[in-house]
Amino acid sequence: MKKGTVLLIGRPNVGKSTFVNNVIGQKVAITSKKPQTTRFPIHARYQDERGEIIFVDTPGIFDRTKDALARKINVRTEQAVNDSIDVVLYMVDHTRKRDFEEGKVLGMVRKMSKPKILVINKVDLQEKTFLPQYEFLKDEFPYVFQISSINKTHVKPLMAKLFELLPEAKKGETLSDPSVFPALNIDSKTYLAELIREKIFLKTGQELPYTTTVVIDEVTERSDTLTYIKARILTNNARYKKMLIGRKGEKIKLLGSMARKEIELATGKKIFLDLTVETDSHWQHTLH
Ligand SMILES: Nc1nc2c(ncn2[C@@H]2O[C@H](COP(=O)(O)OP(=O)(O)OP(=O)(O)O)[C@@H](O)[C@H]2O)c(=O)[nH]1
Ligand SMILES: [Mg+2]
Repeated sequence: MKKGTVLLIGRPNVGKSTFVNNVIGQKVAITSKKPQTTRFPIHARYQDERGEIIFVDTPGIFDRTKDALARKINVRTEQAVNDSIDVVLYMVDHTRKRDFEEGKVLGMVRKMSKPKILVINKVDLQEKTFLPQYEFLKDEFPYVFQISSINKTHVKPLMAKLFELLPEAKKGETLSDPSVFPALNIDSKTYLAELIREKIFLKTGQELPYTTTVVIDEVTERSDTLTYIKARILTNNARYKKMLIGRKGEKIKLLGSMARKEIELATGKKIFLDLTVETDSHWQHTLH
């Protein structure tokens, strides 16, 4: 039986979280078209008859390091790289040009001394490709897979290779409890906050999501079928607050109803989501 940890690393937006969600078959990490959707490493468990893999999904390394938020998030990924891992899965997106940002991630990957797999994602997209810019990497990566995370194409052989490279579980070592939610380092409040944060990433303009975070103040079971959740979106200033609320409160209503529907589906309960927006220019400083 195999047991070990696989680190996923790559630029923002290459599809790391989509891969983890689809392999695990449950949404553990939020995803969006915008860079640095993931803000902290997520440890997610996969199990089958071959053993157990803990996937560590990391925030994409972001080029815009002048930005304080991006700097802090990059540091988290840099730290995750130094944690104990068994295999490195370096993911690239062939539909985007190789650039300075990619060079930065590659530099980090090169420093790691564990077995490495190059995964070229999004092969379902063929209209625009910069594949030749990534092909030279085949010289330095012993294992290369071309996959589509979204369609789960060619994921099976990649999983087989991961299990092959992982260490044997130690004698007497057991697998983790499969009844526990697969995202191992996230409590239920954080997960709810992430689901709301995802809707902000999906439904607001370019820069706005980076001015926000979500805090869950209260989760109360009001009856067997109804749960009350109080959540706040914090944003840097009054202008962003106005945008998040929208004309006649349209935007906040939309965000709230999308999040509520998803939480209802996930919990099988009726949810009363009390969602408000507040200005807090300091929220980024409270991130460690
Ligand atoms: N067509 C296609 N789109 C994909 C595929 N994998 C991911 N995507 C899309 O790419 C975008 C980014 O996916 P994420 O999974 O959020 O990417 P990430 O690497 O986790 O990004 P960060 O958390 O920002 O580092 C989303 O819009 C996904 O739907 C794929 O195989 N094919
Ligand atoms: Mg992600």
